[in-house]
Amino acid sequence: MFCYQCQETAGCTGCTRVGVCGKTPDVAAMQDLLVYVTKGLSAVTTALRKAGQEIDPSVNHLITLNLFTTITNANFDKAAIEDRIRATLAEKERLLSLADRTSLPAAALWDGAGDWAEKAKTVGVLSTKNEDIRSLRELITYGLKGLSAYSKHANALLRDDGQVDAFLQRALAATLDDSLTVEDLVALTLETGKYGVRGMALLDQANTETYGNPRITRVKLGVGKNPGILVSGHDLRDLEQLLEQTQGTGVDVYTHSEMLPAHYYPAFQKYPNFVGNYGNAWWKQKEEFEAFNGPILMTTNCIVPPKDSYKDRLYTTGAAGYPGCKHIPGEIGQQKDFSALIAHAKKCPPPQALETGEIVGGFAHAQVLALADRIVEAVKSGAIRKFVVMAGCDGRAKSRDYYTEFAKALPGDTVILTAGCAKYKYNKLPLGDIGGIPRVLDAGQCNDSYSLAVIALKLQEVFGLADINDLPIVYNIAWYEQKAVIVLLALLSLGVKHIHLGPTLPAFLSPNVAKVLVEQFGIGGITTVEEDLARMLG
Ligand code: FS2
Ligand code: SF4
Repeated sequence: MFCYQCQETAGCTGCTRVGVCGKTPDVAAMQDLLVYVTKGLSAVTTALRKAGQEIDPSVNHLITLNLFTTITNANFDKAAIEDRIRATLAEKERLLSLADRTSLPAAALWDGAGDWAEKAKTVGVLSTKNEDIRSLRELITYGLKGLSAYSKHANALLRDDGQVDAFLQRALAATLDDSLTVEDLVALTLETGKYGVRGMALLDQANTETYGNPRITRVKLGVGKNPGILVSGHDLRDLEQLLEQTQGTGVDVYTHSEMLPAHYYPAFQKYPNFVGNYGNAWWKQKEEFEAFNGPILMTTNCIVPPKDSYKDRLYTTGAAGYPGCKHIPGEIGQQKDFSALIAHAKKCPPPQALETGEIVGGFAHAQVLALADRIVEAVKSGAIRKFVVMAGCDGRAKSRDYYTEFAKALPGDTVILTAGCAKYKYNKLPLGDIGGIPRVLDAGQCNDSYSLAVIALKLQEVFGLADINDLPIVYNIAWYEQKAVIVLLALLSLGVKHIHLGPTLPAFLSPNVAKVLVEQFGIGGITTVEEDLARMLG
């Protein structure tokens, strides 16, 4: 196997024996093959669109769910991945009968014959020999994986953007095209970022039209006396269905990790059994899921291979999967049946308390813009000197303590803007407020980084600045998996410069590609808290 798509890749170069995430070589091989056939299908749909044919949304959904399935920590279930390969090959055969095959790449024409494990060895990351082309192809593919995840969540709320899907498939197909130069692929990388903004806007619209605008909310960290179900991942539609189905059952619902921001939406606040947030970021789940005592629903990544002590309590749905754990089926638009989790919960003791108290969040764009006058005034008076965007992901590396120390060391006239599970590194610190404005403003999930961009664009307008980089905002972003890649590309496409990315730069950036990012966008890594504070706050 060879996989280097996430920040925790072995030795900062690539996982070759087994994934640090727990992905085994046979699963890695089927994920590589799934990406390959998905690119093949995308080449067919792109050719058909060029010939003026319409592509059914179900094909778009198949493609986005395939890519989502291969995101870090999402799906470890080889049989489920093989099923998706079969379904993709069948769809591709059907569409091929409508297409002109002469100009299609080999991936579009492969019919699935032969030994899949052998085939997978020939189509993985290393099958592209030129390291710069490989680097750009993978950078684009990982960005598209992130975009697929966000599209899928919007699709679950019955929102589609055909242009995002058409781009996604065109770009996937382009990663098979040997005629494209480094310059072509750099341009496609930036275009991927542009569609990343569009995809995140679609999801933001889907979420806010369905569940209302997030508002300032105090979220409880303690536990109640009833048995509970813990929901993790990012899919709000799954949470909504679970909340509906648990009404009157005596079973409470708690959020874990990236599901925390669900508490900020008015539509979820009406459920009396939606108790609070339990635990921390994804990587602490072994201890926290054990202590929770009840069933856990993983709606997306990030899954840590479960301990036997709670494996029978772990359920997956959507793109998530783990062998031996029950998967709750349900396609877009279908009702999911969570009765097995509810029955299971009733047999479990209530959760063991990990923490007490509350945290405050809900600072997505509408809420922040409602406070705009106060914020602008605070900036003008000097009460707020800088905003520091610390969005992104958390992870298990010790080096990520940097983010806690950085947050602690920031002077009292700075405000952290956050989104994603990165927040767990500092969202429980007593950082105080500035004239009533909390010093950590949590916009939501990683996709809600879109809110941070909207806020920046609004401030740029209010302050009458020609360049977004003239705002008193600096970026110190932590990444882990591929959704952070689309967030990064989206920020670059908006013209944001001098982003610091850590705790390490992606292993999939070749020296030349990294040089382009440094020269064109001033992207940098992190050093020490002291040095970075001096550099960023100047
Ligand atoms: Fe965190 Fe994992 Fe949000 Fe990532 S829970 S690293 O999926 O997308 O962020
Ligand atoms: Fe390794 Fe990350 Fe790939 Fe898992 S997703 S195999 S940890 S690079």
